[in-house]
This record gives sequence, C-alpha cells and structure tokens, in this order.
Amino acid sequence: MQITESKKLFEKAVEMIPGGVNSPVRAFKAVGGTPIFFKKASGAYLYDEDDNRYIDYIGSWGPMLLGHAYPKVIEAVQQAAADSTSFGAPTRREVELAELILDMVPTLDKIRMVNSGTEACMSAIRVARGYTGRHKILKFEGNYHGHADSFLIKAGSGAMTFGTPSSPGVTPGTAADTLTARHNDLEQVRQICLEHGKELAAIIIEPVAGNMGCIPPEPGFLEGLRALCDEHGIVLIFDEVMTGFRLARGGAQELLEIEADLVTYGKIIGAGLPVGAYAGKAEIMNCVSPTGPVYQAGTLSGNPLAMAAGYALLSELHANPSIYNELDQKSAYLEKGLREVLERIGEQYTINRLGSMINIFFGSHKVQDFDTALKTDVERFKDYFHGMLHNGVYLPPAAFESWFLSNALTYADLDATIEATEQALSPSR
Ligand code: HOZ
Repeated sequence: MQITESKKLFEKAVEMIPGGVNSPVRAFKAVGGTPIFFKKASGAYLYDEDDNRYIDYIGSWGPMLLGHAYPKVIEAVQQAAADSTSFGAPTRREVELAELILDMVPTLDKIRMVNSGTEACMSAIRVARGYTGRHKILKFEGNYHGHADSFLIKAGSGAMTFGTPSSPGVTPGTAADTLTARHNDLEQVRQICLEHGKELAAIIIEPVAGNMGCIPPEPGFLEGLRALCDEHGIVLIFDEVMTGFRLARGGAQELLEIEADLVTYGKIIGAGLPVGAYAGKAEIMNCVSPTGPVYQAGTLSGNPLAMAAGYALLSELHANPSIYNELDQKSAYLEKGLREVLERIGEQYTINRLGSMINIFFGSHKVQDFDTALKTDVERFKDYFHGMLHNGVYLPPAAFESWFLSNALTYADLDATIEATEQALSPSR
C-alpha cells in the first residue's frame, strides 16, 4: 500500500498547521507514522489521496450512522446551499429540525442550536449555573466534553492520549470550579455531593463514555447519579455528542431509561456538518437569552446547510427504527468474530461494546474507568492499528477512542475486519 500523497500533504501541512492537523488525535502521534489524508468517502469506505480504500470505523467520530455521502443528505445540502449558505436570521429549516429532534427525544421540551459539541457543553453548564445560581460542576475522569476551559480537567480523548488531561492555559480559578470523580464510582460521587452538593450546578457525563475507549455504565451508576442530582438540586447533563441518535432514536436516555435535565448533541444532528445543540426541560431552557438572562449566541447557529443535512439524516432514522436493530446485530457479529480470533491467537484483551460503539483494549482486566483504561497495553494497540491499516481497515488512531459502526457496513466488511484482525495480531506476521 502506497501513501505517497498523504506524506507529501503532511510535510506541507506541518509547516503551516500545528502538528499538521486541525485536531490533535488525527496526527497519528498516538500510533506513530504518517496521518492518512482522505479525499472522499462513500458508504462504509474511505478513499485516501493515493486511492487506497479503507473500511471506516470512525464515521467522522459518530455521525455517519448510515454511511458517508448518504444520497438524501447530499441532496438536502445541495438544495439548501442553492438557497444561500447563511442568513444570520431565522429560517424554516431550524424550526423543522427542532421539531423533529423534540419528537424523537420526548424527554426534551426546548432546544437551542449551536455550532459544535464543545459549544453545546460549554453553553449547557452556563445555563445550569444560571438556573441554580451555583458555580461548581462535577465531571468524570476520562470524559471529554470538548475543549472549553471547564472541561479540560482530567479529560479524555486527545488530552488523555497525549498525556495532558489537564491542559495548560486553563486558569486555576476555572479549574477550581470543576470537581472530578472516577467514572462508574457512585460512592465517590455520593461523598462529593455530601461535601459540595449545595455548590454544584451540574453533573455532566458521557452516559456511555467514548473518549477513553468505549466504557458503558455499570448497573445502577446512572440511576444513582439521577437520584443524587434530585436530592441535591443539581442539573444532570448527559453529553450525547456520541450517543445521541446512535444508540437509539432517543439516544442513551431512551436505551438506558434515564432522564437527564439537559442533553448536549454534536455533529450527528448535522449529519457530520459543524453543528451542535443543547436541549432539555423548559424550566431550565427558559433561562436562555432572550427568554431569560443567560447569554449565548452565534451567527452560524442554526446554519441552513447543517439544519438541512441533519433533518435528512434524522428523518431516515425516525422513519426506519429497524436500523437500530440491524446495526446492533452487525455490531454483535463483529464482537463475536473478534472475540473468536483474539481467543484463538491467545491475545490478552477486553472488548467493551454497547450498541454500535465498541473497541478492543489490550489487557485482560476489566476496563471501567480512566485508570483501568490507562493500564491497557497501548504499544500493542499501535501494532494492531498499523496491521489493520495495512489490511485496509481504518480504526481510530488512538487506543482511547471508541469505534463507531455504520449501517452501511456489510457482513462481508465485518468478515474482512475480523480476518484483518487475525492477520494484524498473529505471531507469524
Ligand atoms: N476528539 C475527537 C475524538 N474523541 C477527535 C476529533 C477529530 O479529530 O476529529
């Protein structure tokens, strides 16, 4: 496999862009080698600048649930673009997408569109603070809620991968308002609430963590958080940037049967275009300006291209709920096949999966939080990643990232992925 063009582009990119990339995980620093530059994608396949084809397990970090360049999405974007790319004024498309989302997630009363998951989470905690009149928030180690200052404290994703889970540039004052707890450790949260319950505006969590690898909630953990939030008057925020509309039409809230007070969304509500939203109970959302005093704004918020793309994708999911069963069956098939191969070759591994979020950790211990994720064998992941790439399978280029399946994957693609795993990890290789 030749990657000449990617190498050339990367050499040029590093001259101009920090690390040659516009988001750190893409730089391949966690796995070594040269980042692949892509020129197009269709369905379950990515094509790089040298025309190599890869089976895609990132799906733009979640939103490509039905595969890349989904025809109805492309058509919707083309039509919207012909009507202008931005107005900075209200449009019908915002109302239509808001209505669709509130219909698909009945626990939500009101929604505000923004431009990214980062913006959504940043705004959600501001609203929670405005609503409660309290200053502190609680987040979980290894959870990643975008790169706003308040969240870059023991953060997952690239921050974890590159060993800077608490970033320089975040002021001590901001950091002091963010408390952290071990993911899946309800007892620790209970203790923190006993001590700081009256100061806490919000508890924010990835209900299924995807930024330290895939880590589903332990039984009773989210239920316990819900109860503690009720007891102490704390706003429970589910960051559903990865899980929203992916695990079920109503996201993790529906699948796990827990109601959050506020929910944040990202790229999936724009079918991969730059968009996000925060939504929730009317009583809280009515604090948002201009109804209430909590300020948050943006010219590109509710951008017509993003609204049109999101409407096209979510309408498909709304109309065809069987997609979720199909995707779950495919994910279960992949999990079973991977387990068989890993057992056969005697690999030390743990597979975590919930619905179409899955990943392999190297190491046989249970992975349920930041510390247990960090104890996995990252060197083995590097070998695996490059072996898979060589065999035409594109995995997230870091050990601490969930994989995302799309319904465009065929069973032949899944078999090819299982076969590639055997080749990538076999001792004879
Ligand atoms: N932080 C994202 C994964 N959890 C990666 C973003 C990107 O590089 O696109």
